[in-house]
This record gives sequence, C-alpha cells and structure tokens, in this order.
Amino acid sequence: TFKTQLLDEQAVRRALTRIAHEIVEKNKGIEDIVLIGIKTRGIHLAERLGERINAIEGTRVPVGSIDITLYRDDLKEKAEQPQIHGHEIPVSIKDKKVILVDDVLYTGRTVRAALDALIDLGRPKQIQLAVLIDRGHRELPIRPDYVGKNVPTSQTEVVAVQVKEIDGEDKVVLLER
Ligand code: 3GP
Ligand code: 5GP
Ligand code: MG
Repeated sequence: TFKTQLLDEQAVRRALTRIAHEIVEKNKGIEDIVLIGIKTRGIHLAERLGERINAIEGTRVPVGSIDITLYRDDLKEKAEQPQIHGHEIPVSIKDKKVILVDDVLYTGRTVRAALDALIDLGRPKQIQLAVLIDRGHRELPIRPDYVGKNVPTSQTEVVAVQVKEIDGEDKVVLLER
C-alpha cells in the first residue's frame, strides 16, 4: 500500500545530476573511473550518471554491470546469501576507481557481495558506492559515498524505485507491505 512519494521525476534527475558533480569533484576529474551498476535498476542509474559525467566533463567513462541475486523465499524475508550471477564489465578494473551504483541500500549484503566479486576480478585502486536511496538498517559496516536521499524507514516499509527504462517513469515511492 502506498504511503508517500519520496522523489518525483525532477527530483530523481536533480539527485543524479548532483551525484555526477560530486563524483567529478571528489575524484578531481574522472581519470581511471569506471561506473558499475548493480543488476536491474542500478544499471540504468549507472548509465545515467555516465551520461551526466560526459555532459560535465566532455569525456565518457566506462559503464558496466554486475548481477547479484539474494536467495530468499520472497521479499518479505531478510537477505540471505547474495549470489553473483555474472557481470558485464567492458574494461579491466585493475588500478581503476570503481564506483558501484545501486538504487537502494538496505542491509549492505548485496554491496558486500559486489565488493567480493570486484576484488576477485582484479585489484581496483579504490571502490566507492553511490545509491539513489539509503533506507538504513545496515547489517554490515558499509556506507555510501554518494546518496540521492536518506530515507529513514521501518523494516515493514519498502522503497519502490521506478525508472523510465523499465517502469516507464522515474519516481520513488514509499510503500507499506
Ligand atoms: P532491482 O533489481 O531493480 O534493484 O530484488 C528484486 C527487486 O525488488 C529489486 O529491483 C528491488 O528494487 C525490489 N525490491 C523492493 N523491495 C525490496 C526489498 O526489500 N528487498 C529487495 N531485495 N528488493 C526489493
Ligand atoms: P541489501 O539489503 O543487500 O542492502 O539490498 C538488497 C538489494 O535489494 C539491493 O539491490 C537493493 O537495491 C534492494 N533493496 C533493498 N531494499 C529495497 C527497497 O526497499 N526497495 C528497493 N527498490 N530495493 C531494495
Ligand atoms: Mg537494487
């Protein structure tokens, strides 16, 4: 059931534009940067950050993806062991600054699995994390470097992130399950 709208299309666009600027600022440019989106919606967010960085700096950064699935009976269950299913990473990440991108950060278990997989692929110089929504409830010592919006949630709430490429529109709403 619907509770509130957290971000509309314009707010999603502004958050991604701000994060793109923050990435360029924090890294003093975009040298050695590789964006990697985490399955489904994180991939589209990574692609959009790549487009905005190109608009700011006039240079393309490589964008890849990683597929991590949580083994669980349904979304009401808490995360079990995240499994790596595959990745599409167009360049070597050795000595690169990898920026992981996901739609929602919750327990941190998905990101932890992604870190493991990336480190196995080749030793990045640094790994940073960008998320559109940080909903809290971390179970691991993982924190994002770039956040669209911090949303304190209860365990019974769900953040629904919709992106044009999949859902036909850009918005983020808070649901009660
Ligand atoms: P995503 O793959 O685009 O990130 O986990 C499958 C999908 O269900 C995810 O889409 C995620 O957005 C959505 N989802 C909504 N609520 C939850 C939740 O509490 N946990 C998980 N793992 N996914 C959720
Ligand atoms: P984790 O608990 O590992 O941080 O999050 C697991 C995965 O499920 C991540 O890909 C994250 O984006 C997604 N996820 C967790 N909670 C939510 C939520 O409330 N809404 C959405 N859309 N995705 C979620
Ligand atoms: Mg996700």
